[in-house]
Amino acid sequence: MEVHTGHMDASGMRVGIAVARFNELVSQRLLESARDALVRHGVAEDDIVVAWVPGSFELPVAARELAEHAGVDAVVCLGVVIRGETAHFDYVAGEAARGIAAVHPATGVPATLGVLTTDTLEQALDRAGGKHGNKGADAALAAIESVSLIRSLRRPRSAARSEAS
Ligand code: INI
Repeated sequence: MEVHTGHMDASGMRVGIAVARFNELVSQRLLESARDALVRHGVAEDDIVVAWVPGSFELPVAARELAEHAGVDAVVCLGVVIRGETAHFDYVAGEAARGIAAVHPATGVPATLGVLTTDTLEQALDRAGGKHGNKGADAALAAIESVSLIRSLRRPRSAARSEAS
């Protein structure tokens, strides 16, 4: 059986972060946590590229541009969509997720989903450093693991075999 898993050593990785300004009080906390997680796992400060967009609907635009033009290994997408504030909740959240999921098939660069979708601001704060952790860090860690897994899967079989022996 051949099993591949990603590991969490991110030294040498370059990572883009697309972050939405809407509900900035919360998205700023997601960003700080994502940045902190990347640095703690070995990403150099100079290898983090942050792109701010107006709202979560625009995250796929920035994610795709980062993937294609910023030389990054992965893109972390951060946003906060609160149902109480908009009748467009489903469109904004749905299109953000759909567009982010389309980044890897189009570019080969993985993009992770750190977009909170909650009913209230309080629930969003709970997931941005409150009692439910911080989804910014979670999305950053998923990006590191995805890059590592992709590298393992793309390594020629002969190289993987000689490394194991
Ligand atoms: N964008 C968000 O990121 N979160 C929201 O809760 C939100 N609401 O409530 O509308 C929101 N709207 C803006 C949207 O993402 C776009 O920026 C806008 O429609 C322009 O394209």
